Amino acid sequence: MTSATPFPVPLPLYAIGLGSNRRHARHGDPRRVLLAALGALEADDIEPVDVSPIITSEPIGPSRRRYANAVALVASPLSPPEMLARLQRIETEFGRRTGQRWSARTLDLDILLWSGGAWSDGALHIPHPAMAGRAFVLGPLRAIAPDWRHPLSRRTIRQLAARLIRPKPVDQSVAAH
Ligand code: A4P
Ligand code: MG
Repeated sequence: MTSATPFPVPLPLYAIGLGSNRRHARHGDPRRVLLAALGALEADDIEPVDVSPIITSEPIGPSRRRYANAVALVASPLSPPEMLARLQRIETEFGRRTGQRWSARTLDLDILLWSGGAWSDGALHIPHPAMAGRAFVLGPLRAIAPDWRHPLSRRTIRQLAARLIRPKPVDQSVAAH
C-alpha cells in the first residue's frame, strides 16, 4: 500500500512583487534585472505559475530613478518566513544594499499575497501593508490575478485597482458651498 493521496494537494500560492531602479553590472538595466530575478526565483521548491508584464513607473518616495516593476505568481510549500528568507537571499545575490529606506535599489522583492491568507509576525506582514495603495503593484497583479481577494478588505484585486484609478466622487453637499 502506498501513502500517496489519490489527488495531489495544491501547493500554496504566493504573489511576489519585483522592483528595480538601478542597473546591475552584469544583468543590465532594471528591466533585465527583473528578468534575471524571475530566473533566480525558480527553484526545486518554488514553481513559477505566471508572471505579469514588466511596467515602468515613476518612483514613489525620495528616489528619483524610474522603476521597473512586475508581479510573479509562484507555487511553493515554503512557509512565509522561509519565503521571505529566500527572497532576501536573492536580493543580496543581486547586490541589494541595505541602509536608507526607499533608496535606489538593484532589486526589491516583496511578498504581496499568500493563499494561506494573512500572516503577521514582528518581521513580516502579509498582505504587504502598502499594496492596496500602489498602482505599480495592483496594475501588474490585476493582469495575472484579478479575482484574488485581499484577505483583510475582502476586495478583489480588480476592485482595489479600480478604486485606485477612479477619481474620488465629489461630495455634492460640500461642492454646493
Ligand atoms: N517585511 C514586512 N512585510 C514584508 C513583506 N510582505 N514582504 C519586512 C517583504 N518584506 C516584508 O523591507 C524591510 C523589511 O520589511 C524586511 O526586512 C522585512 O522584514 P526592505 O525591502 O528591506 O526595505 P524597503 O523595501 O526599503 O522598505 P519597504 O517599506 O519594504 O519599501 P517598499 O514598500 O518595498 O517600497 N516606487 C515605484 N514606482 N516602484 C517600486 O517598486 N518601491 C519602493 C520600496 C518605493 N517606491 C517605489 C517602489
Ligand atoms: Mg521591500
